[in-house]
Amino acid sequence: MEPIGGALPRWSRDAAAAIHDMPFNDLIFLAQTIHRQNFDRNQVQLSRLLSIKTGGCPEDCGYCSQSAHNPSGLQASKLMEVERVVAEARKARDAGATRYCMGAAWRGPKERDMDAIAAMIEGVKALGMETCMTLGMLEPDQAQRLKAAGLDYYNHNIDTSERYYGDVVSTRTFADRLETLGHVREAGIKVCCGGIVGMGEEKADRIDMLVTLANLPEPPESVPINMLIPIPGTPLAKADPIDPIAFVRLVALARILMPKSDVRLSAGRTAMSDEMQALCFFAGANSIFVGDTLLTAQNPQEDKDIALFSRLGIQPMELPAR
Ligand code: SAM
Ligand code: DTB
Ligand code: SF4
Repeated sequence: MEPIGGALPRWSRDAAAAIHDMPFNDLIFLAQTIHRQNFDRNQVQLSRLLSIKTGGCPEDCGYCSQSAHNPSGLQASKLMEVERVVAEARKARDAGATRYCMGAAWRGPKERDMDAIAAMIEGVKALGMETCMTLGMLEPDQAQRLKAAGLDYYNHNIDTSERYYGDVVSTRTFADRLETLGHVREAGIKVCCGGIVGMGEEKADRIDMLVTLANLPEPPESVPINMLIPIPGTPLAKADPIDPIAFVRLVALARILMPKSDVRLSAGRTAMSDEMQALCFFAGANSIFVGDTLLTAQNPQEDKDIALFSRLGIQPMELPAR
């Protein structure tokens, strides 16, 4: 395996595969043990998403409702007003979210949008929330501009293995993704990077995706694991759903390979049973997206999540006093 960024790889593919394939009880026990050593075991962090610019994206990601290449029927919109973004963030904060994640359907931000983006970061931070942006590819100076505005996290997923990447997206490369992640790191912004499972990939692709993340010069602080939401009109609309046990195994592997990272049970929770989500928390997931919409797709209603947390004795994580 090639070392990334000149650093020695922390994990080999074989070692990761051996952990992934352990008997299920052993795997979950190991993941839960590592989880307890690093986190408050009954706390889950709550993030809230907002699509600040929806649809009409020039990229051709095979899973996405927002690509102009995919006839998903989604109505494209312009960049949202700063005041509206801050008002939505306030509602999310009042409902218990501690991190606000703003997403734009861009290949990358344009210079003309940067002032508004910076104002959104400043406005949301002033509410006492952590900020996250996902705007596509960044140049080094753009990453520095976001940092100067106070951005805490940048989300930029590798989505799958390097081998499978070209089967899912053709308008950019896996190397492009790693390059932007490097710019984000260099600017001193925390990295949120994960992927999607259930896109027709093989087990080895899922394991390789996590090995790539764990072997970054520094692992991402936040690792979203999305289960594909099949969107009509996209090339992946009819992908076979992933076996729930295989999904839980991947969550456990993420926890073991990246013991100190937040592992976020991300898109796809509406299609998961309460029991599957409980197993994911037991396997080390400690973050979710709350609110009834993600960017364009559905997420469980707030009362459903409150009821699940109550049944499991899970508390929402609070921000440390600043
Ligand atoms: N345009 C930016 C980019 O691609 O980096 C940011 C927004 S993009 C929608 C953010 C992430 O959402 C993707 O990288 C992908 O992991 C996830 N995502 C998008 N559509 C999805 C779907 N149908 N099911 C699950 N995850 C999805
Ligand atoms: C991530 O990994 N998942 C979020 C966030 N990062 C930006 C997005 C999920 C999107 C699900 C599909 C949709 O809402 O369109
Ligand atoms: Fe555009 Fe991001 Fe959707 Fe890809 S995932 S089509 S880059 S919005």
